[in-house]
Amino acid sequence: IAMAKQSVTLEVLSYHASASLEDAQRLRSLRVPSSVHFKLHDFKFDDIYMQDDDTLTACLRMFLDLDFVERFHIDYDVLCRWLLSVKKNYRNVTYHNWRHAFNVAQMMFAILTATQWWKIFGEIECLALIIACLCHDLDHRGTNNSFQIKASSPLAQLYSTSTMEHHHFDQCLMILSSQGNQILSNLSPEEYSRVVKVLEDAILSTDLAVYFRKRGAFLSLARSGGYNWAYSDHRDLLRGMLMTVCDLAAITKPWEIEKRVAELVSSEFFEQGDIERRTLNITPIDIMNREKEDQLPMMQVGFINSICLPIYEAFTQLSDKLMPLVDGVRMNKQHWLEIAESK
Ligand code: 5BB
Ligand code: ZN
Repeated sequence: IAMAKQSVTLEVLSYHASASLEDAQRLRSLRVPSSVHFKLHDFKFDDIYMQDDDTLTACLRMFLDLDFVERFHIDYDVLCRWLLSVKKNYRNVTYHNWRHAFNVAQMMFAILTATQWWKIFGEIECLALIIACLCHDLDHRGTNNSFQIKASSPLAQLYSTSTMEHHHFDQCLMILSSQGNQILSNLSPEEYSRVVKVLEDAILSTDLAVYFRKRGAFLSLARSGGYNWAYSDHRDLLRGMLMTVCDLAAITKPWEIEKRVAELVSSEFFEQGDIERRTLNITPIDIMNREKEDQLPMMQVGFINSICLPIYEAFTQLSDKLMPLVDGVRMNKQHWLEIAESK
């Protein structure tokens, strides 16, 4: 068993590609427009008309505005190369690609600044949160945890729970430790360990199973007003929930955006369903079954009621600046309900 585990570990942990120096140099030479230009503070942010270069300079803008480059003495060339490497280690899957990661990071930036929570978390935790958003789905294959288990994939042999999320974190650490990509190299050993710990918690929190495990405690704290950001366990809980809030934020966006993203989510689910039929010889669950496509609006209503509304509502208890997010979710619920009822 030990030897089998070792070969699986080698297979899974060996691959990773760094961006080239040339590409980093090119990115370095690009002008970095302001956050106002990019609308980075906007909860209704939409990346559809952005070129890939714009997504990269927008990331540089977030690092600059949050003062990470100055505070942590991040070498600008290294930051450029790291960003390109992160982007390169996303696959061309339908939904869980670089654009998704970029949007999650933008939402984190918008929330941290609108609520002023960046002051509560401090520079170290904020740095870890933004890195976590950009890296939280690295090397996603368009298939979920239960698929890895059913297919006995090497990843599932390595990690039996939160399979993909452990892999995303591994990939994140591998890029952070690659030659020329070490944006954390000028942190003290204590700061480095702390960033990596917060990063790990944040990425593992994007497993919906983890969200379900932790949300009871969080919802009662938020509803009772009994939270206290001076307590590190309350802050830990908040960071985990914040990752989910950013990860699912498409559900808060104006209808045109939500409709488009739901289409992508649904396509990726169907593609997994097709693979399950073909290679595992099983009938996929409804959300992954093309023949059940007409149930999508009702599934979105279920998703909103059971997963989204409770958490976005709880967040408005913590800061009324986040009201627009709940408003967005409620609007989308109405849209999905109308479509469901017209069928
Ligand atoms: C979510 C939990 N899952 C294990 C079972 C299905 N549910 S669900 O019923 O709440 C559901 C969610 C059903 C269908 C869905 O989309 C159909 C297009 C969704 C859904 N999920 N809808 C969305 O708009 C979004 Br955004 C999401 C999140 C998608 C990523 C989920 C990542 C979890 C990977 C394990
Ligand atoms: Zn994600």
